Amino acid sequence: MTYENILKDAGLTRAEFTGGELKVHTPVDGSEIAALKVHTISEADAQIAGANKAFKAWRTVPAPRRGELIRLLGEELRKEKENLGRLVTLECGKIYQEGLGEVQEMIDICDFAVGLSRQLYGLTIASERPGHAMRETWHPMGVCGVITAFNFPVAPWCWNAALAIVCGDPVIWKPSEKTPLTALAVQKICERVCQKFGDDAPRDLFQVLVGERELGELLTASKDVAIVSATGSVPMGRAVAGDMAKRLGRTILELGGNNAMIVALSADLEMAVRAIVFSAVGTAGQRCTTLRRLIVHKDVYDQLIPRLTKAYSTLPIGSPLEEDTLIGPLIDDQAMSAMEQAIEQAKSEGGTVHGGGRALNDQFPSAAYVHPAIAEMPEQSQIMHLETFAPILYAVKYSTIEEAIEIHNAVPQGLSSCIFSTDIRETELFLSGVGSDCGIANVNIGPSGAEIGGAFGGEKDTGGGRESGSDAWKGYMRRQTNTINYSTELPLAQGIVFDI
Ligand code: UN1
Repeated sequence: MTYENILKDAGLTRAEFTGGELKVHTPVDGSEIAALKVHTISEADAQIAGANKAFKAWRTVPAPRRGELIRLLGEELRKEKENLGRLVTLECGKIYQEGLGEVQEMIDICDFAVGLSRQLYGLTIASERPGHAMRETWHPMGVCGVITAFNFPVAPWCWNAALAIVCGDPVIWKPSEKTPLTALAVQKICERVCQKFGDDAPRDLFQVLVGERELGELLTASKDVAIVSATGSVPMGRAVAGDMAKRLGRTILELGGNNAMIVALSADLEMAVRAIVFSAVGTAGQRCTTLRRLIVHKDVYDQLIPRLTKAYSTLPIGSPLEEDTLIGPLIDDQAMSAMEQAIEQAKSEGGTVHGGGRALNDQFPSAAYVHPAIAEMPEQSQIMHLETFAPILYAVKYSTIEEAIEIHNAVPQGLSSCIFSTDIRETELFLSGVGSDCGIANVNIGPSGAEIGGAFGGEKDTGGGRESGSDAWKGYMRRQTNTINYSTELPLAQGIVFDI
């Protein structure tokens, strides 16, 4: 199948993906696959105005009816799963199985949001005054800007958009400039779905901004964008948070991770090895949930590391479009240089590195294929505090579970974490208030591949936001506290007497 056919099968026309100034390259072989027109600042302003107009109409549509739109979106995504999954693979380089998995996450969150559209529950609260009732109601919030990263080009948009839409908020999507094609393909699906839905879907409910950083900055600067949800690097998140704080706008931030696994003395090593390999090399180490640090009990370390290096040596590296490949390319040369630099630093900090280095150079001279690396470190050194978006797994030893948890928490990021242990005292300690400081903490599974039903996000430099399941929907609505006096008296709260 040619690249052009992949684009066309995903619903894009030649006129849409040629003739523009934003060049899109596939990481599969580095070739140019599209040249998109970018939006100007005034077009972006018009999008914001259009979205606000859409908000006025959409917030009056009953939430279960808003859910119907997302039900139709889920239905359409089911039909388009293979076509969109293949475009995800072509544009961001993750293997086809993972491309399909990403579209499945979109479908799953749509199902979740449809149910949610009938469950936007508030509380009833006991009033301290006689003849009074109190309750909490949730209302649509306003326009929601969604900024997404190249490594998960479509699913995080959908975690945000599916919830925002049932909550009554129009969505403006600023995808990574490295992966705008998948966004355009999804936008076309949304437009089709809105048409099917009927007249109560206003214009500009879903919009996409194609271009560079300044378009994202427009979203964070504008008072008319009530919420900005951003997925990406810590520096990007700090910039978004700074701009939004200046105008006291609401943010939902899901930033970098530096996820670890504690492998305890009692761990099932067979299971641990399988979990480690998937979460450390899956998506070529370019997930925010990728396993980057292994904290291994000193008495199992010498059994575990050789098994891992052996497993690593047989992993098929190749085009992500080929069925047997497990490791596709990094997104670009810059990512490759970052990996090389990190490995150099690990060595200079006393590490012994297995693997690493460029792969398939003859076959794909313009792409960034790499051998995944394991770096045995004498301690948790400086490089282990950084998130390098590449398949480098650092390993250190520990003696006591308390020490392991201390090492675990001593990095700036706090997204995902896990422990492999069959000792309930250790696993419960890890999940307790003095255990893992991450937003996600797992037992006997790896840190990546979270289900959509749970709240997704983490603490510290990860930004504190929560997306996807549980009660993350509250981030897209405004809470209102209501007190209703159905008596003939006017008592004041706190027992205050104020007679006139
Ligand atoms: C990301 O890398 O930004 O838990 C998201 C996971 C996926 C989402 C990753 N469900 O690995």
